Amino acid sequence: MKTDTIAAIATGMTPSGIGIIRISGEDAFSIASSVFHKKNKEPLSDYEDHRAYFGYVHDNGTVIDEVILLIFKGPNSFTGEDTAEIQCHGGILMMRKILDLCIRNGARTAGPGEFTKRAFLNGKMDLSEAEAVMDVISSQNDLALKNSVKQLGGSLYKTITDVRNKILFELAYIESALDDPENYDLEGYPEKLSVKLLDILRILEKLADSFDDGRILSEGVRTVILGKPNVGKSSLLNILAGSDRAIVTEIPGTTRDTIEEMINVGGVLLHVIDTAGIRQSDDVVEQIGVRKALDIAKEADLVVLVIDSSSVLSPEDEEILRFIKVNDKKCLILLNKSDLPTVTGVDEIACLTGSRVITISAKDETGIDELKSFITGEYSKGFLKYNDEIFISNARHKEALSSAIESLLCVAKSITEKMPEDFYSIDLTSAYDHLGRIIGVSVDDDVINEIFDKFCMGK
Ligand SMILES: Nc1nc2c(ncn2[C@@H]2O[C@H](COP(=O)(O)OP(=O)(O)OP(=O)(O)O)[C@@H](O)[C@H]2O)c(=O)[nH]1
Ligand SMILES: [Mg+2]
Repeated sequence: MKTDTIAAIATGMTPSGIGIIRISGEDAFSIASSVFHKKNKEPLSDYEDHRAYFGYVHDNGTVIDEVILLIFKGPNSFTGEDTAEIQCHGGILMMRKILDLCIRNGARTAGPGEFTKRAFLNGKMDLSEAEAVMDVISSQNDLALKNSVKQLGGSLYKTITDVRNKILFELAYIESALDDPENYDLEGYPEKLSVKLLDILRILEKLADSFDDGRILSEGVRTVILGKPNVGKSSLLNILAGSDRAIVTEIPGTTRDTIEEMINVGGVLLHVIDTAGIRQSDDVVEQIGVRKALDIAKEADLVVLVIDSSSVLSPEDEEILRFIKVNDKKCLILLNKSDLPTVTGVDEIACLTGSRVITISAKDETGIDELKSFITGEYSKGFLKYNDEIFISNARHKEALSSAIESLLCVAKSITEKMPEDFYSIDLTSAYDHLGRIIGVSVDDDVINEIFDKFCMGK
């Protein structure tokens, strides 16, 4: 079946030195030759593989830009199909004009991730590698990037394939023994299988356990700033962000909706969320803001509770402390406004909570270094742990791993309960399939479409 030919701008949509328009599919070269001629005005007819041609993009003879055209013949290309890349000047209008020209000459605009999807469908990479392409593009810190590049090189694929092969071996052995009991002996087999299962479970559980740290590494520590109105929450966000991100006034109830910012503190990525001050209010908008703040705090990795040290501890402060305790949240307490005479001190708070208490002044920017070293102390430990190992940061992988573990635990249960061997096969097969979903050997089209839809255009 003939597949259509897709085209997209592969570089970012900001003006830059060079822009790349990528064309992939059976008509990639004929479309490229319709819009390109060499410097001496000769048309492109003899496109050699892995060659760069210098020339011009033209629209019916009118030169549009001076470009370099790269030729990759399938299957030796990223997508596995014939692919042409036009490197033009990186103005947004220029890139759009050339893309439009390619479309008018028979290409279709590529959907997000469609080039990588084709690479996957053409067997150029497994699904975990394809997902790593997206992770590499969106990585926001060194270790997340390093992990994605490792995954792109097939490290997760290798671990999962090794485990699947081990499971396949056992499945084949059980089948053979049931078919041919004279030559294959199942005497003592359940005990041997138990030992092997423990080994496999250890590998999978370690990977599954790496998920929370992996997510934090790639998405940042979800840090929610909580406190009653006017204590200095937005002032704190502004200091951490290094800019006036949120409005600060002396009017309680200034922040009504959440404000989010990605902030790098000593190499630790924080996803900081400033929230509306917590209090009882008759104002409907404020009420919604307060409810939203508490909902978001329930999902936080870290709650930063800001308390005004220049006033007495109020019922609202105590209420928030209780909320943090009930929801079992990791918490850091900041006693702000230390430039003013102290009314509520560290000792008073420390006896109410086991959380770390730090005194700061958002006005004078004191105590901020201590706050930053608390963050790096808490979260860069996790980074070191994974320096030379793979970790997973993808919720789909975590879900598949958990299902595989569950199936293997069912095998272990069948062994303990002395069930017949064909019971083992059922659960071993489902563990094998669940793991296959990670590398894309047993996923249906819907899952594949969903994964590639998350990609950016042109990749
Ligand atoms: N003296 C002093 N004033 C501060 C300090 N931090 C914040 N303020 C002042 O306190 C007031 C409230 O600050 P915000 O940062 O808007 O407080 P908030 O907690 O975000 O308030 P809401 O958005 O209303 O919940 C402003 O007038 C700030 O200038 C501080 O460390 N010392
Ligand atoms: Mg505020």
